[in-house]
Amino acid sequence: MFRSPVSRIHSVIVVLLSLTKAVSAKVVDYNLTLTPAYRAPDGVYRETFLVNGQSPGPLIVCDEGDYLNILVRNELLIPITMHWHGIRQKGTPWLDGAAGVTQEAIAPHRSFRYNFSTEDQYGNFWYHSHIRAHYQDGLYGAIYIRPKADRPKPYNSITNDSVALDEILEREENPVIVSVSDWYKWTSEAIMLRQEYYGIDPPCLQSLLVNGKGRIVCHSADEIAQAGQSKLKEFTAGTKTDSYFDSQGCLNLKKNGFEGVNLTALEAPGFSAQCQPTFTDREIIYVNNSQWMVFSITNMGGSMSHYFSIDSHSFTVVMVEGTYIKPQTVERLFLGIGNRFLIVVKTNKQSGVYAMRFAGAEVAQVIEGFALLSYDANTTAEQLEGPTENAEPYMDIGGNLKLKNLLTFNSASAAPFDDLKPPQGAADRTIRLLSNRTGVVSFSLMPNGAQLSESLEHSMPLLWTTDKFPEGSIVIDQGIKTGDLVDIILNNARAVSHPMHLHGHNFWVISEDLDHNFEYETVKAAMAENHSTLNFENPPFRDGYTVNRAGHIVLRFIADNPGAWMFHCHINSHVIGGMAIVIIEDRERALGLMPDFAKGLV
Ligand SMILES: *[C@@H]1O[C@H](CO)[C@@H](O)[C@H](O)[C@H]1NC(C)=O
Ligand SMILES: *[C@@H]1O[C@H](CO)[C@@H](O)[C@H](O)[C@H]1NC(C)=O
Ligand SMILES: *[C@@H]1O[C@H](CO)[C@@H](O)[C@H](O)[C@H]1NC(C)=O
Ligand SMILES: *[C@@H]1O[C@H](CO)[C@@H](O)[C@H](O)[C@H]1NC(C)=O
Ligand SMILES: *[C@@H]1O[C@H](CO)[C@@H](O)[C@H](O)[C@H]1NC(C)=O
Ligand SMILES: *[C@@H]1O[C@H](CO)[C@@H](O)[C@H](O)[C@H]1NC(C)=O
Ligand SMILES: *[C@@H]1O[C@H](CO)[C@@H](O)[C@H](O)[C@H]1NC(C)=O
Ligand SMILES: *[C@@H]1O[C@H](CO)[C@@H](O)[C@H](O)[C@H]1NC(C)=O
Ligand SMILES: [Cu+2]
Repeated sequence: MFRSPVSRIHSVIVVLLSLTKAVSAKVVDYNLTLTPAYRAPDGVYRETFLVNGQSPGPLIVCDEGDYLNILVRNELLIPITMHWHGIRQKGTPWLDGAAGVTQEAIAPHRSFRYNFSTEDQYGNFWYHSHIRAHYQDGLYGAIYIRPKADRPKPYNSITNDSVALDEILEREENPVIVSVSDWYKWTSEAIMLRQEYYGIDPPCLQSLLVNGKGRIVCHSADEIAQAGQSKLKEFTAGTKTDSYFDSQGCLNLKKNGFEGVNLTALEAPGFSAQCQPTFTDREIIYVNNSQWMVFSITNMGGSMSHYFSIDSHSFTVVMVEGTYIKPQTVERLFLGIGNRFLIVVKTNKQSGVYAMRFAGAEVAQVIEGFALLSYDANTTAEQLEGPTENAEPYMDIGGNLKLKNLLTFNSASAAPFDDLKPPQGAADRTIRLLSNRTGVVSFSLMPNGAQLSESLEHSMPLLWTTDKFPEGSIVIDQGIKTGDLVDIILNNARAVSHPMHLHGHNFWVISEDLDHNFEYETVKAAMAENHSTLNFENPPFRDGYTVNRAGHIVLRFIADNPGAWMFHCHINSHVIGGMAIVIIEDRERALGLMPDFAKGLV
């Protein structure tokens, strides 16, 4: 059905049909006002950005199929956009919020209306600004789209008790939002300056915020060394140099080129000023014994992938990035930046306070942050210094599991619950990419080293133009037509992993290897040799996925959404360092969809 060429008339009919359907859908309004503020979410004051006076911004919630009508008012002193992470923007490619790609940035004291459909999308998403690295200064929040009641749901594999099922379905309507973000004592622009000037990447995180709250915790050198053992081994194996952790848990990366620079004064990783603890409130989530709880877990950070666990509690992952999966009951979850999970937890303790932990999964730093899960309704933040004695942490501050029999969520085997499979066979288009660190703070996705330029975000949006982009540039202009089957082959050249994100589409991960590149020109060539990493049977269906250091991923999607879609690493310093491409999809049809105002013509 998807593969047959679709005529222009057909597409007009499709648009009309979707408009008729929309009549029954609600329009849900939000105003998001962005302002600067001087705040200390982790106890250290700095310049931050807020959404409606708070960070994270307000939860945006609607029912599947509704229209979201969101007016973004920019009261910052910088140009800004808002991206709706995971929302495909089908039929509204100009509302994707990627500055210089789908729209011009919103000037200070101006507004922009994002009004788009959520048809065929459900679950947890998030919004964040999409220019420079400003979202890590506070411009982010959660979106929850309540799934339609008639969607097949995976809860029978957890329980067949009808009371329990009703409770889970009720909780699913309003899951508890738990989002982690990386927090620095500097603004993102200050970090990018340090990065460009001194060639430091990454700098040290100060704290991990959960739902915008957290504190700076200083661990003993022993505890850091113990939890950081495997990170240190990994790093020194790659560099063959000795290294160590500083008091903030940052690995001394021992890079060259620092002659004459006082690394201590610079607070370079491995040379930080002495860690100074703070005692600000953590997020507290209250529960009662014998409940079924549903949590939305999202990594909204700008720097690090994290591990997640809950002291003394297993949990069942039921949804990944807007798709119900075949459930897995585990004790630990890996969250690349942007990754989103819905989990179900049976709260089976009488009393006590337990930590919902996030620990940095990257080599560069041993750092942990947590929210508290409290069974004791009368505890207050001031009374709570941390988990109670009966809480059993399942992982240490380095994210290492404490017991051998504990399980980690397996992304590669998390196939959609409804067995949604990719089309088989050869692709119509293949995009071959290479993620490479081309300098200390310079990154690329193109085999020829081409980079996203800083000026692109301030240029006329690529979506508006009829220019043909040259081969080898970061704009992939292969003449993709609606109905084409597209493969992205991404090989990773160097020893850092990248949490990749595709706009406008979900993809199947049809091949993945942690340690080996994909040595074929096309998937077809790999199929001819029955290559063992190919998976057409039960591949995960995602919009974000991590390519491991020295590994590969092959992502397959159906071109059913004309537009200009970014594909990029979600680590801010890597994107700013150049690690992004833009895929032009059915340009003619995309331009035909766009109202004049979206093309800048009024
Ligand atoms: C958004 O702001 C406008 C005023 O500009 C107001 O009329 C409208 O009611 C607000 N909408 C919501 C959902 O707050
Ligand atoms: C969406 O907003 C634009 C710009 O404000 C407006 O022209 C358009 O009619 C709106 N569309 C819908 C479906 O509300
Ligand atoms: C619920 O019932 C189905 C169908 O009989 C079965 O496959 C499933 O294992 C049951 N779930 C549990 C948790 O026992
Ligand atoms: C480097 O900076 C630190 C912190 O400002 C200072 O204590 C130290 O004396 C400086 N070292 C040199 C060699 O200047
Ligand atoms: C726990 O029980 C109390 C008292 O009945 C109730 O107010 C509260 O909402 C319950 N908490 C949850 C998460 O259901
Ligand atoms: C919590 O405090 C209220 C009011 O002080 C008291 O009535 C209630 O019994 C307390 N609940 C628990 C579980 O201690
Ligand atoms: C990665 O970039 C470096 C620096 O530009 C270059 O020397 C190296 O050849 C590149 N790696 C690959 C596999 O192309
Ligand atoms: C691949 O598998 C097919 C079916 O099992 C078999 O017929 C074919 O010979 C295999 N090709 C190679 C190169 O191993
Ligand atoms: Cu990256």
